[in-house]
Amino acid sequence: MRKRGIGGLGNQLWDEQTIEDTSRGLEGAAEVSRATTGISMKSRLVVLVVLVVLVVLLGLPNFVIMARASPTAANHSSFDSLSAESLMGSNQSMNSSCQDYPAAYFEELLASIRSANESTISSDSRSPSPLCVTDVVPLDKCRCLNPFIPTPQDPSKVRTWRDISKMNSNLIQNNYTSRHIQPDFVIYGDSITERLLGRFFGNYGPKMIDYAHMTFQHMTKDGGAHINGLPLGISSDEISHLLYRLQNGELPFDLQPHSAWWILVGTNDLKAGCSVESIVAGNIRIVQELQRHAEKRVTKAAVHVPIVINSILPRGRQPLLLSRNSMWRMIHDINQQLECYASITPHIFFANVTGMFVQMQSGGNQPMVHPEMFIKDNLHPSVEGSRMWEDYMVAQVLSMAGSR
Ligand SMILES: *[C@@H]1O[C@H](CO)[C@@H](O)[C@H](O)[C@H]1NC(C)=O
Ligand SMILES: *[C@@H]1O[C@H](CO)[C@@H](O)[C@H](O)[C@H]1NC(C)=O
Ligand SMILES: *[C@@H]1O[C@H](CO)[C@@H](O)[C@H](O)[C@H]1NC(C)=O
Ligand SMILES: *[C@@H]1O[C@H](CO)[C@@H](O)[C@H](O)[C@H]1NC(C)=O
Ligand SMILES: CC(=O)N[C@H]1CO[C@H](CO)[C@@H](O)[C@@H]1O
Repeated sequence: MRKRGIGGLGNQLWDEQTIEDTSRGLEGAAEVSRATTGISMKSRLVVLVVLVVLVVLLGLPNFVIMARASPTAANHSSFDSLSAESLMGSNQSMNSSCQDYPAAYFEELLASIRSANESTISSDSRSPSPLCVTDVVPLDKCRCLNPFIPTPQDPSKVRTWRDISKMNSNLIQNNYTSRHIQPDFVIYGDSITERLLGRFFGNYGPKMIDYAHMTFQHMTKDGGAHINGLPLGISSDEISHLLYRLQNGELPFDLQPHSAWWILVGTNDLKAGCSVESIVAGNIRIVQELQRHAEKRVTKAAVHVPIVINSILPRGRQPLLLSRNSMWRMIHDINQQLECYASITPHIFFANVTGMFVQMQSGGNQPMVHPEMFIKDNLHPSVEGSRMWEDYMVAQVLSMAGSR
C-alpha cells in the first residue's frame, strides 16, 4: 500500500472508557444522556417553538436561518460557513492534500482490505493484518471485522440485534414502500443515527423522547419539515454489521429515496482496533452496495441519486490533538481520505461536519468536542447536536435536490 495513514493507534484507545463495547455500557451512556439533556430542554424548546412560529409567520422556510438564530449557533461561527457551502461544489475546492490519494490508491486499498484474512489475525502475528493497527495494539486484542464480509452482530453482545434490524425494515415498509411513497433521503448508521429515531438498542424510552420529537419536527413533512428523512441505525454497529443489514432487509429493492443516501459509520470499528485503511475501505464498500442497489433498478435517475459520506464525528481524549497514535489523528486521516475519494468519484459527496462538533479553546488553538453538541460520553450528539446535524443534512439534501 502506498500510504499507511498513521503509524499506529495509541494505548489510549484501550484505556479509554469502553462505551460502545457492550449494550450495558451503552445503556449507561443513555443515563448520562438524560442527566445532561434534560435540564435546559424546556427552555430550549420554548425558544425553538418561538423560532418556528417566527419563521412560519415571516414566510422564511429556511433551516439555515433557524440554525443561525438558535442560541447555540450564535457562539458557533463555523456552522454558518458549513451550511452555506453546498456539497455540490466541494469538488472545486479540493486541493493538493488529495494528491497523495489518486484513484489508484483507493483501488489498492480496497484490494488489500478485501483479501485481509481475519482468521490469521490472532494466530499469526508475523503477518500483521491491514485490518488492524498492529504496531501498537497487540494482534490478539484486535477485534476488527473485515468490512467486506457482511456479519450479523454477535448475539452475546446485542441479544436483540436481529429484532432491531426488523424494526428498521418495518419502518421502511410501513411508512414508505408499502404506501408507494419514498423518503427524500435515507441515513444508514450506528447509535448516532438510531438516536435520531428516539431509539437506543431498539428501545424507545422516556430518555429518548426529545430526540424523537426533534426528528419529527425537523426531518418529517408531517412534523412541518420540507422533506422526509429516514434514519436507519443500530447502536454498536460496525461497518460489516451495516453491510449485513443492507443485504438482509434494510435496503429492499423498492426503496429509492428521491434525493440522497447518507451514511455515517466507522466509529465503532475504530473502537474495535480497526486501521484507518479498513474504515476508509469499509465506507467505500457501503457506497458500492448502494451503487449496486441503484444499478439493479436500471433507471438512469436512480443511478444518479447522490450518496453522501458523513465525516466521522470527533471522539476520544480531549483536547483533540493530532499527535501520532491519537484517535483524533485517525479520525482526521479517515475523513481526509474519504473526502478525497468523494472528490474523484461521480455522484459521491463528503459532508464535513467537524466544524459543527469541534470548538477551539484556550486562545483558539486547542480543539475540543463542543460540550453542548454531545452528551457526557463525548461520543453521542446531544439533542441540540442532533438537531444541528439534521438541519444541516436537510439543507444539503434540499440543495442537491434543487440542482439535479
Ligand atoms: C488546501 O488545504 C489546506 C490544508 O489542507 C488548507 O489550509 C487550504 O485552505 C486549502 N485550500 C483550498 C483552496 O481549499
Ligand atoms: C486464511 O485463513 C485460512 C484458515 O486459517 C487459510 O486456510 C487460508 O489459506 C487463509 N487465506 C489467506 C489468503 O491467507
Ligand atoms: C473539515 O473541516 C475541518 C474544520 O471545520 C477542517 O479542519 C478539516 O480539514 C476539514 N476536512 C476534513 C477532511 O476533515
Ligand atoms: C473532481 O476534480 C478532479 C480534478 O480537478 C477531476 O479529475 C474529477 O473528474 C472531478 N470529479 C468530479 C466528480 O467532478
Ligand atoms: C409516520 C408514520 O407512519 N410512522 C410509522 C412508521 O412505522 C412504524 C412501524 O414500523 C409506526 O409505528 C409509525 O407510526
